[in-house]
Amino acid sequence: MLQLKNWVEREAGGCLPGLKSVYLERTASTNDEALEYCRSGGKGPFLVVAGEQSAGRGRLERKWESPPGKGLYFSLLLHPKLPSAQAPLIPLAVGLALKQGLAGWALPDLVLKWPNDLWAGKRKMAGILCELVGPGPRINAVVVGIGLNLTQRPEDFSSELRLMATSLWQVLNIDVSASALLHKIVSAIFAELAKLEELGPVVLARSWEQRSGMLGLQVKVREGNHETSGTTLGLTDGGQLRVRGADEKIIDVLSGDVFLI
Ligand code: BT5
Repeated sequence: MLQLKNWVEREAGGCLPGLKSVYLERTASTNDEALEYCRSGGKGPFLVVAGEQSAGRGRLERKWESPPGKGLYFSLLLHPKLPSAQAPLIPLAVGLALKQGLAGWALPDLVLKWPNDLWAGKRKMAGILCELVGPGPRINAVVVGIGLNLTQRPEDFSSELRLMATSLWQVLNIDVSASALLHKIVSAIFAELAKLEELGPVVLARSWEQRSGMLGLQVKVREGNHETSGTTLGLTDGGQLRVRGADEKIIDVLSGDVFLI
C-alpha cells in the first residue's frame, strides 16, 4: 500500500483544487476520522484513506470487514450546496460515481443495489456510508465513506460473508492499481455531486435509473418487520425506490433493506 500512501500524500490534490488528504496505516474508521476532523473545526474537501480499519462501519452500526491492504477504505468530508431534504440522493450520486470509477474494467452484472451497495455477479463488492453533520434546512457537511473490496480471496472474508461478498480480484483475476482507482472514484464523486447541485434531483433520479442496473429486477424489501416481494420500477425524485409488489400495489421504499432475488 506504499503506492497508495504516496498517491494520497502527494497527488490526491489533482482530483480537485484545495483537496486536503491524509493516509493512515490503521484506524478505527475513516468516517470517524473525517467526522472528528469536522467537529474540531476542519473544513472539507478532506480525504481520509486507511490501509486497514479496526472498526469499519456500515449502516445501523453494522460491521464493515476491512482487512489490511485488501481493500480501499476512505472517507470524504464535503460541503455540498444542497437542501437537507436532498440528503437521500447523496449515496445514490456517490454510487454512480463508484460505478463510473470502475467503468474501465469489464465487470459483468454490476448493479448499484439501492441505496448504498455495489454488487458484482450477485455478490457485494462495495458499500457506501453517508453521514450528515449537524441538522438544519441546508446540508452543512457530509461524510461520504466507501469500502471497496480489491484483492480478497474467498478465505479472506469471514465465513458469514464468504458466499455473499466478492472482490475486484475475484471478478477480474487481475491486480488493479488502488491509487489509479481511487483517483477515478474521488474525481467522479466531485463530478456527480456538482451535477446534483447544478441540475437537481430529477436529473439525478433519471440518471440513476438508466445507469444503476437496478431496474426491472426482482427484489424482496424488508422495512422493520414487514416484507414485500416485487419488481423495481424506478426512483422517486426524492430518491426512494419504487417497487411494484406481487399484488400490483406500488410502494415507495424510504428506508429498509432490499435483497436481490
Ligand atoms: C455498507 O453498509 O455497505 C456501508 C459500508 C461502508 C464502509 C466504509 S469503509 C470506509 C468508511 N469508514 C467506515 O467506517 N465505513 C465506511 P450496510 O449496507 O449496512 O452493509 C453492511 C453489511 O455488509 C454487513 O452487515 C455485512 O453483511 C456486509 N459486509 C461487511 N463487510 C463487507 C465487505 N468487506 N464486503 C462485502 N460485504 C461486507
